[in-house]
Amino acid sequence: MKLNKLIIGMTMALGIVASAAAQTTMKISISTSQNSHQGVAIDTFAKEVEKRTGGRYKVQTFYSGALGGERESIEAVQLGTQELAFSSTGPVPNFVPETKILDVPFLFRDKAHARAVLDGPIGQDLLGKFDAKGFKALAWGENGFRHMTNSKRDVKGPEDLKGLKMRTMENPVHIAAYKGFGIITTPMAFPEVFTALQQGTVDGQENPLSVIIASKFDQVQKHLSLTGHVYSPCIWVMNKAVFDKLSAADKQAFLDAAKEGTKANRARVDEDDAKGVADLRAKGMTVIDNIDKSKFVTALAPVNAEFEKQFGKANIEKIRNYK
Ligand code: EAX
Repeated sequence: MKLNKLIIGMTMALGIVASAAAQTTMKISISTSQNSHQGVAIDTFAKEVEKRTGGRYKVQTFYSGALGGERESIEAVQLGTQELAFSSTGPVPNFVPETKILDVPFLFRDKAHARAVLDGPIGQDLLGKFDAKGFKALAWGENGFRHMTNSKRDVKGPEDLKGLKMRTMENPVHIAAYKGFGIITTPMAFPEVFTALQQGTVDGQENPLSVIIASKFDQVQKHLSLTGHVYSPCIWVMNKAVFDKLSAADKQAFLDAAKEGTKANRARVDEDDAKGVADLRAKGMTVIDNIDKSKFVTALAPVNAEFEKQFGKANIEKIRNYK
């Protein structure tokens, strides 16, 4: 009897040791809060990874730039000090220049167009460009169409942007385009933006409704214009060496978990877009929602000519005309 118990006890102890040893924990981070389109993405991903690997892999989730801004987190993934990140493509061209083309203003008609391009051959081909830079890009996700906010005035047309000092992402395409509008551009990492707006270091910023809401920018910005001037993708990046060490089945589990994360992420962006304006108006923002986008497009003509030279007119057209 005693011996039996001892054997059972020892077997259980060994079992615990074995399962503890087999569990690997990885880190993933985002720059927005947990209650956001990015939070729901990584929460879903973590749950799916655990489920699909029978609990052998656990993903620890970090929100609100707790591990640093997006550039820092992508750098950490490249170095391997952090296994995963879900980030906007803002700082990505500094690592994978081929992705720059996605940041061209007024490239995508709507979210359905952007999602189709990213999930189709053009987007999948771009994911492959990350391999040579030490990343495995698991899938595209979404930040959404970016809109302008500021503390100075209602922006109704491009002429109203002249002289506004705006925080931009650390993204060369955005910076060139916004300069084309006459904006005084101040590139800055996302975790610094709220304070910069609050202290008046900059007059404004631009981000999708999902980010504006999650980051409570309504507390420090009065004017919102639905410019939708550029689509902002997100991307799941993983350290390539870590990914390569996974078994074939586990690789598939991570890829599928990212797809599930993106589904939840896009659904939340849709939800935020549907109710965001009413929400922000209720919080006191003035929202200009009847923007004539063609005026903004015209104002950008010289910059666009530059982009066509840089990225190839045919490549831009291929994305624009993708059905
Ligand atoms: O990904 O830096 C930005 O403005 C991004 O849109 C934000 O970090 C969410």
